[in-house]
Amino acid sequence: MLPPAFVRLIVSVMDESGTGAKGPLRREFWRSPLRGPWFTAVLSMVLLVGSVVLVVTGLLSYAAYNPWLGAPNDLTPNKGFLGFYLFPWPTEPSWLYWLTQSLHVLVGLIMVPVVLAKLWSVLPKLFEWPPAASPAQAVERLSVFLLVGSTIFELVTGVMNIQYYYLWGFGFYTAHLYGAWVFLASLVLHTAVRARRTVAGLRGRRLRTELRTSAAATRAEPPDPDRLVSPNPAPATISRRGAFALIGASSGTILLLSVGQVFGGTGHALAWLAPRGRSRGSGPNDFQINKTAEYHQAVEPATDPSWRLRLEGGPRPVTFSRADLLAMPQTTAELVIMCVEGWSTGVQTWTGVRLDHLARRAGVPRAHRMLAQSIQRFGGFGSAEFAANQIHDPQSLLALRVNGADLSLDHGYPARIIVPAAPGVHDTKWVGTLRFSAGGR
Ligand SMILES: Nc1nc2c(c(=O)[nH]1)N[C@H]1C(S)=C(S)[C@@H](COP(=O)(O)O)O[C@H]1N2
Ligand SMILES: [Mo]
Repeated sequence: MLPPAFVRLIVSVMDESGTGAKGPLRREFWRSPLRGPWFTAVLSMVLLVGSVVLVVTGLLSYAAYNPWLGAPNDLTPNKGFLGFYLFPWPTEPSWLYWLTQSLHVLVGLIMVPVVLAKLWSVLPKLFEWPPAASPAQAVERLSVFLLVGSTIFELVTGVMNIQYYYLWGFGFYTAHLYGAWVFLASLVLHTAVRARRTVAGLRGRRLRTELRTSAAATRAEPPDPDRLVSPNPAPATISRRGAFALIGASSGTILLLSVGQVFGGTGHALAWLAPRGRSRGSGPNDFQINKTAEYHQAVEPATDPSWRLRLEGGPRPVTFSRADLLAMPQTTAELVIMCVEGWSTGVQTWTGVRLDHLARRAGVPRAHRMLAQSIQRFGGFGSAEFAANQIHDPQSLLALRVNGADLSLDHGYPARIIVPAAPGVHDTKWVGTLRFSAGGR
């Protein structure tokens, strides 16, 4: 139970009329003239479009990890049938993951003000008593509860992940993936149940007209079957146009202060809401770093002159020094690293040995799989598994140089993986071993 003083505080904040109409359980308490089926329906449509983008790009991001390849890529091993749609993630176009994940993170962020506005628009329903008058209504309200709950859960876990706060005792990937399926299921149910009323709501008014109506001329919508419209509306203090402008300006501000992180270069400096962009290299290596070599305790093994690249899976393991690798045919590719967290290095010019060439040197020319392993001594994400299309893509490299200079330690010296369209987490830095295998699935 909430302490009475706290309840009184909430009630006074929510008392929109300022007249002290008693208690939010009474409909008369809710007096904003903006609330009504049209206003809610417009927000619903924006959220529906945003949700479709988020679900599609989210499920694509999950697919981009190629979790079907096994342990290092599969961060949700108990997913069961939820992986039914997985497919070998393509390597073309090379900016594919950049696009899907930029959309995912940016659309997720700009939906926050819209979600808050939508919740405000239906807030009186939260206080309706009894909560359900019929079993059908009980099911409907349960679906709303799941939808609101999973929406908040997905937004909060997503934002916390972007912001580097891993404060929970469960894995982000698992939580965000399962939450997404609860969200999708309740969204489908909610959309099916509410579609007719929403369409009717949209027909109730014309957007054109509303965008021309001032606060002084703003009147409540006619009474509606869902009883969203206040029975005793107060005079408007803001027009619907003003409310949309407020929501749009909030989303626009969030976008403006975040969008820079998906571009390299000076873009990061403008991404005030993004935590990245603070750790960078210098000269040709001056672009966003995720975690440094020092953090991963990779400095010592990576600078050890006895470092060798070890290729396994062939008739016998073979090793190459960095000089050996530099003497092999070098390929240059313009590729972007896109992190699942929504920041990017921007396109950089990577030079190194094709993975396809290394497969041949390993003695597994038709390799189906490749496991890359880092020599880092601390932290996660030190290995990744790749599928045939990734190994043999002409732009898939074991990079030795970037933008004409040797890789910096923080960017993975002496050698790192760079695979077009793969999520950044698979671009393993400080590579020690590549294990190829033929056959398999
Ligand atoms: N060995 C190793 N490689 C790694 C990581 C890591 O933690 N360890 N992080 C990955 C992640 S999550 C990203 S987004 C990219 C970032 O590359 P950068 O730091 O060169 O920009 O490196 C990847 N390579
Ligand atoms: Mo990442």
